[in-house]
Amino acid sequence: MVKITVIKTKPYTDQKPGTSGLRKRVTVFQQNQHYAENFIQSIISTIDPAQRQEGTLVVGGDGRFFMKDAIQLIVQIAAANGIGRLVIGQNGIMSTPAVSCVIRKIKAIGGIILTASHNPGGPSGDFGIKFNISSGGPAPEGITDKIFQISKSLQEYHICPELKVDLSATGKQIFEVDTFKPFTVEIVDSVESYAEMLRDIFDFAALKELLSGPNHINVRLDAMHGVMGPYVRKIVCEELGSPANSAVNCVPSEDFGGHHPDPNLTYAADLVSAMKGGEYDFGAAFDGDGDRNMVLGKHGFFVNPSDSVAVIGANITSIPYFQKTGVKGLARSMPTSGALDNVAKALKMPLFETPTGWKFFGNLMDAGKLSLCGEESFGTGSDHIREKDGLWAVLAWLSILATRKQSVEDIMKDHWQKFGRNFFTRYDYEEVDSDAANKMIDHLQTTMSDKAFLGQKFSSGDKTYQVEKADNFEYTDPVDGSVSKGQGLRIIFSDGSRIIFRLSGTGSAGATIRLYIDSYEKDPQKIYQDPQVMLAPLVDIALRISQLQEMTGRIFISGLNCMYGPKSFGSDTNFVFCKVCCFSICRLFFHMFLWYTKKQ
Ligand code: G16
Repeated sequence: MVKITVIKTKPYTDQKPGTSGLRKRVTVFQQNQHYAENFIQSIISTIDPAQRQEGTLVVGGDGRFFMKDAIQLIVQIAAANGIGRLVIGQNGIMSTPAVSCVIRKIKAIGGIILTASHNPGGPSGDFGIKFNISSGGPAPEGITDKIFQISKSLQEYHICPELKVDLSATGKQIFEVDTFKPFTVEIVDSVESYAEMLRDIFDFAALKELLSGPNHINVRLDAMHGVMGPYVRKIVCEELGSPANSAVNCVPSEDFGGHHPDPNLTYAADLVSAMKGGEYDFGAAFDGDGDRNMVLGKHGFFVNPSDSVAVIGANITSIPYFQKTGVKGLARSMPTSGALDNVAKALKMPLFETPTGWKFFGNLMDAGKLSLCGEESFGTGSDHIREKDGLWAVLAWLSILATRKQSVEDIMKDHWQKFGRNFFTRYDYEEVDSDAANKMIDHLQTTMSDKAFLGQKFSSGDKTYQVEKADNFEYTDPVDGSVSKGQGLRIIFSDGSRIIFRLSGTGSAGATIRLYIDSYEKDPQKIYQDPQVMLAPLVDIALRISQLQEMTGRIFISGLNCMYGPKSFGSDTNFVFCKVCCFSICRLFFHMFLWYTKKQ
């Protein structure tokens, strides 16, 4: 009989789940007494005790440092709180989309995912704990608020400290726990249920022909030492016949090989350079927990994530799943470019604009209003589960290649010719002092709420933009009427161009300010221009209006991640400046020069 112990604890005030769960440095979880235990107890306390004994929770993670310790704690705390059964991925490994898939398949009451997504791992990296509900999606704000409230007043937690499970072998382990019915822990193959789901969504015979038939294309998939290695090997290599060496970095590692498991042009630079040689027709990278993806064409042709979802939308009939279910609607997060809107308009489909965070898509899907959605942050997915899904996005693109028999670049260029092009970029100012970031946002909001701001004209170079709308994005969920305020400051100009500022909800230290720029171009003569050049005037205007540099002291120097271009400043290894950054620095030096000469 396993004993339950009640441990006295002190509440923490900083366990508010962010955009996607609680993300902190590993040291915060390790060094603060009962930190992880408190949060796990707070999650489980939100589950109605009446549901616990008959209920199952799915548990899995991206293999990062501290994951196995956290899983043992979840087992011990779940048992002591009367949860009937846990289903855990072998060795703790299970991608975020696979957890969502398994929750739905076995009708679990929810799941706990151990990941900090694309953030670096290892003892000095990040860790994260996220709660998903019975739909398979991230807990909505109502539940994350409840978790936070509980965590702020928690005085004790319940645990079975002697209970230990072997995560390495598949099968059932049953334990007799004081006062409760037997507690079952089932270790399952991490890949099988998810692979089975994909077989139902895509035409595997056509994909096999594309990847290993006589006229096959060559692909390179980079799992970035995250959770996706076993999935890519099993599904793309073993089942669809792509050669074993077409998948790289496939062994999950606790520190992701010392890299950021972040599929963008900066952190997946090895993939970009491998693609440049022209040996591969299609390339993709995944993040630590397998929900994000980056798609590249031959010679490293980059598909912007906002474009990626638009292309999938425009070619949705290439995917058998949608032939069966039909297409109910499309959605994107507010900062994501309007490329998907153009597709929705042309195809006469409803389009939803939600706040950042995959959880906002879930209600629309559950209500049968949404089939396909995507975000600028390299997330693409559909209503087959309630998480974004990296490998699903890759198979969606491969299905389009199989149908259209064109290159990635040609498909993208045809798309722009037909729908016009949204030039889009995002800049991240990481680890900014929180007070300075909040002051900057407050200052910008005050500027924007001045009546004179509407209609005001701003010029940079030969471009002039007139403000048509300025607000702090607010979302009313069309299904349950819940309102989410303060979701990002938007300045929308009369030509539809947008400047957006918001604070990230996924950083683990200080504040991260994100600046997004979106500008639409319909003129076929202009759609192939360099996005950095096209967007430079708007970046300049954004920095002027916000006074970001002056108010945060961040002059495009430390920690700035030019997400869609080469890493600008702030990288230890790569000091390539993008054109916008150079432009900005020149402007700064010019202003310093003016200031200096005035002072003299
Ligand atoms: C999470 C959310 C996404 C969001 C992203 C970035 O992704 O699921 O919906 O776009 O964070 O959020 P923020 O801009 O607040 O940092 P992931 O892959 O990190 O779990």
